[in-house]
Amino acid sequence: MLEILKNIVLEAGELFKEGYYNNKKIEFKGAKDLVTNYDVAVENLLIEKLTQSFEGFDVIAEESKNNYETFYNSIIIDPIDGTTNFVNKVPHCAISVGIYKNKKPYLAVVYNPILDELYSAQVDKGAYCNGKRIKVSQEEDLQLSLIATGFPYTSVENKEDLDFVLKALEKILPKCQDIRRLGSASLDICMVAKGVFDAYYEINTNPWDVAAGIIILKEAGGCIFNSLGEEYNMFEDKCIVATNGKIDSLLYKELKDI
Ligand code: LIP
Repeated sequence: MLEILKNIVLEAGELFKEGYYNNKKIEFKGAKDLVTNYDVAVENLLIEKLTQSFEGFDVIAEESKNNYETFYNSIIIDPIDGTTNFVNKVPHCAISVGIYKNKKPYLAVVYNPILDELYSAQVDKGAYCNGKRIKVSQEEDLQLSLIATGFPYTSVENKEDLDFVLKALEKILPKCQDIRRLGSASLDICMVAKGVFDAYYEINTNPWDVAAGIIILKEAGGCIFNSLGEEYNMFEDKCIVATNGKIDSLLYKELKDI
């Protein structure tokens, strides 16, 4: 079934690439929250093909079916994660599909068609990038760690969220090697899985941003918690903390009191 998922995502990747390099219709869901005609077109293609191949699974998807209540046997789709990058031709954007069976992780693919990087995982069978096994880093020293984060769209109208972003940077930046904000949660989590980043954190991500990356990171030996160090719930928790499993407690220490 993972190969079927990969082939469907690769097919959708052709439409993704067409949109990336060509003119597109851009609308605003919020002050910073963009959506293009290609987000909708890629999502529709994925829904059509995936529901044909994964019978009995329903869909939770960013642009059309975002009702979390249905979560059980679920295909969780972000057709274009990193839409701002997609619109501005920054090649850090991806199709993200996480498939859950009885609410448990099952299959995952995160595909950056622009750089032709396909991350995949099946539970208990490891995580891969373009067919090569990937593993998290072994870095145990926060001061030597390269950390990724993101900035929520809500920073426009929600001062508490903006304050969190700024306070987290103020606390963590002096205590790590450096921080990167590249603009795609699914790819940022996959880069932790590949050992490029040692951790990633962000508030207000949506389930479709992280559903696939969570599966891939765990299969690469990483950990996913909330900012209190408890098990992360992608539907309920405000902050996601994805790490190599070595620096998680050091990171919560900085995040938990913000
Ligand atoms: C994006 C996330 C990113 C976050 C952006 C945005 P989208 O998802 O992947 O981590 O910082 O604000 O939420 O909206 O491009 O699918």
